[in-house]
Amino acid sequence: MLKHAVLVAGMSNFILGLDVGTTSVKAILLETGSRSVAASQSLPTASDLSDSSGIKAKEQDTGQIIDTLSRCIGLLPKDKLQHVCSIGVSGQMHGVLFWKAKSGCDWSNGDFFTAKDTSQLITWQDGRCSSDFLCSLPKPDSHLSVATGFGCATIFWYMKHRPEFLEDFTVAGTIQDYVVSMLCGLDRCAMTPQNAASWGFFNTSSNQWNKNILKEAGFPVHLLPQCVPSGGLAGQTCSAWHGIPAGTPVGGALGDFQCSVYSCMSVRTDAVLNISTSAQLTFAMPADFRPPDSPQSASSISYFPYFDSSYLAVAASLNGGNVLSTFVEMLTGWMKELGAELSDSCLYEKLISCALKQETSDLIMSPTLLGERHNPIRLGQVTNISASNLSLGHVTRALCHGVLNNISSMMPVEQLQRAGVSRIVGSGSALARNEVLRQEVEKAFPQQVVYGQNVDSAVGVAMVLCDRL
Ligand SMILES: *[C@@H]1O[C@H](CO)[C@@H](O)[C@H](O)[C@H]1NC(C)=O
Ligand SMILES: *[C@@H]1O[C@H](CO)[C@@H](O)[C@H](O)[C@H]1NC(C)=O
Ligand SMILES: *[C@@H]1O[C@H](CO)[C@@H](O)[C@H](O)[C@H]1NC(C)=O
Ligand SMILES: *[C@@H]1O[C@H](CO)[C@@H](O)[C@H](O)[C@H]1NC(C)=O
Ligand SMILES: CC(=O)N[C@H]1CO[C@H](CO)[C@@H](O)[C@@H]1O
Repeated sequence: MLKHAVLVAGMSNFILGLDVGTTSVKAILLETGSRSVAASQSLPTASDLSDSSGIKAKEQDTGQIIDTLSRCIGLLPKDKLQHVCSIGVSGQMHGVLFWKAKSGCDWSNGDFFTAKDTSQLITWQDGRCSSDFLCSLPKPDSHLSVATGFGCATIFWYMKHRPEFLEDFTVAGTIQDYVVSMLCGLDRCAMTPQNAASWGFFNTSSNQWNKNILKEAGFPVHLLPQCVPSGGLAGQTCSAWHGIPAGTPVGGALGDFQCSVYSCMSVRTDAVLNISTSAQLTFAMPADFRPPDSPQSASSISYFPYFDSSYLAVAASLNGGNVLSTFVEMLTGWMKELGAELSDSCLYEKLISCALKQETSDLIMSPTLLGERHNPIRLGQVTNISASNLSLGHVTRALCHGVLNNISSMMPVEQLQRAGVSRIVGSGSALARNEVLRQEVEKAFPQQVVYGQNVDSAVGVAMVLCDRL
């Protein structure tokens, strides 16, 4: 008897966290008692389809994504999968796919689900909706504007250009919603406000689609998913899957951005600064904050729905690590032209060590190489050039300073202070590998800066279920 009790007490439970990203899928097991990651696997999906249509389409092969996800889960330890007590799914926002709903466990086929009766995934990177087309759409009742690659814009596009395509399908959702529908054998799509807001034409105050506005414009409103709360359940697994018992609760799919923030924002007074290819700075707004009534096109900050009717304030810059990679590529290009060769990684190391010796520079770099979201032709600038400030150390230091200057201009220090932010959690590949950039972060923000937190949507979505169920 005693032995049995000890055995039960010592038995671990796990939450399976899945993330369906733009280039890869990830599956992790979170141990519920310690809230720590017990196993983790990731695989590239290699699911991009080439665009032969000439409409700037960006599509991914749904079947390939689902197969990769199955293979990825198959790599996790079997003994632990048997003790999974709930499943959370996050994934790339904005995108849409269509499928034909049937009731029952249509999709299951042993451990592997097979995507059936679905369209390809039209991703957030899709460029088929021109700005003229977007201007022709009705004005949404939402604080978020609509861009190309957003689910509702894509559906409008099909309605106008290929209405017969839509006739084959009864349900629409994001790829992460599709995974949840498969797992639970749903004959509909249950979507959380996090993903719904990313489609456009969704009011995050009432948590309802702009049904009347859409209907008036002839939008196929029967394709709109039903809404479930962010952090709530969408259903239960309809059959055993990779050793996970049938009847295991499955959370409504969440946005990858919100989940990656959740994984590293341990207290509400943390702001998260992520510098990888691009850069984002985020913090949680006070619980009683309500967003403006309409899109604020002049503002550099947007508000994304988080949990329990709260919002994240987000400043997103297109300019991050890509600026430094471009600089390195430029130099290797120059050196090649001059007949000298040095690898990118070797050059990167050397630049950092030069810039570490040059603690400040009067050279001013405004590194908006990719232009700005609202002004694509406002490109980068170098100013205040003097003959003695032209060493590689100066230029690299000024470039890193410029990247930080850019992001802190979008979300000024005073605003962070007013919001009660007391700590900056730094993450992302560019910060991890570049000490000069980290020094510039510490100069730009008076708050304490910490690094090395586990920023990961698959971990975040599992933590959400661990904390809320
Ligand atoms: C959304 O719905 C709420 C409640 O019905 C309403 O007060 C608000 O004006 C609507 N629009 C926006 C953008 O929140
Ligand atoms: C950090 O950037 C990566 C890559 O751009 C992105 O997938 C992730 O959602 C971001 N996380 C946060 C917390 O901003
Ligand atoms: C920073 O970049 C953003 C676009 O990514 C732009 O809107 C903003 O004006 C830039 N600010 C500075 C000071 O460079
Ligand atoms: C430009 O450089 C000069 C000389 O190094 C310096 O005194 C001045 O403060 C710089 N200007 C700005 C705007 O930083
Ligand atoms: C930081 C730094 O080294 N600034 C130098 C830039 O060039 C001016 C003018 O030549 C010098 O006076 C600064 O010391």
